[in-house]
Amino acid sequence: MATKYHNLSDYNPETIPDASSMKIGIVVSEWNPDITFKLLEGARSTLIKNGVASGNIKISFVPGSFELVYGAKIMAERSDVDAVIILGCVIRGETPHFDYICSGVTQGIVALNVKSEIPFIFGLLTNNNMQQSVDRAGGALGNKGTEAAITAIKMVKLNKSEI
Ligand code: DLZ
Repeated sequence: MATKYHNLSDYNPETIPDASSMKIGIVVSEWNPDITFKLLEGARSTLIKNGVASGNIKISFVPGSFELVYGAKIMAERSDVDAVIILGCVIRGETPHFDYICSGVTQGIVALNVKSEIPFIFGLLTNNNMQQSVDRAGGALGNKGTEAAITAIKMVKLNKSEI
């Protein structure tokens, strides 16, 4: 369970599967770019650090988090990636809008995972305020993009394994 006392991005490099042959897509929301571009930086650098070739990382941008599901869908359909990482940041406002977007994106990602041959990784920050997002995008609580990258590598390995 994540608490404020943990850096969420700690991982043991020795437990990460070989990612040198993996192709990973990343779809990034441009809403709250000060946050989402840091998530992207965390995801991209972690993939490379763990063996993914920079040429095998495909990145595309969508205007806001609500568009992430469609962006991820076409990334999967039109490229040969082994997984798609979905990065966005939704911050609670005064209306129920936050709940609709978070719920829509979450359900959309679930649907993609159920229907598709490749995994879609949930890297959406759903925070009550900007500070919570800063803390999770390279701040005091690590970088959710890093976590998403590690999750993607592990899920690709699982998908390619015999079960
Ligand atoms: C409209 C909107 C609002 C109010 N807040 C956010 C947010 O905090 N984070 C985010 O990624 N996107 C937000 N959006 C934009 C919607 O996700 C979407 O892009 C628009 O409603 C157009 O479909």
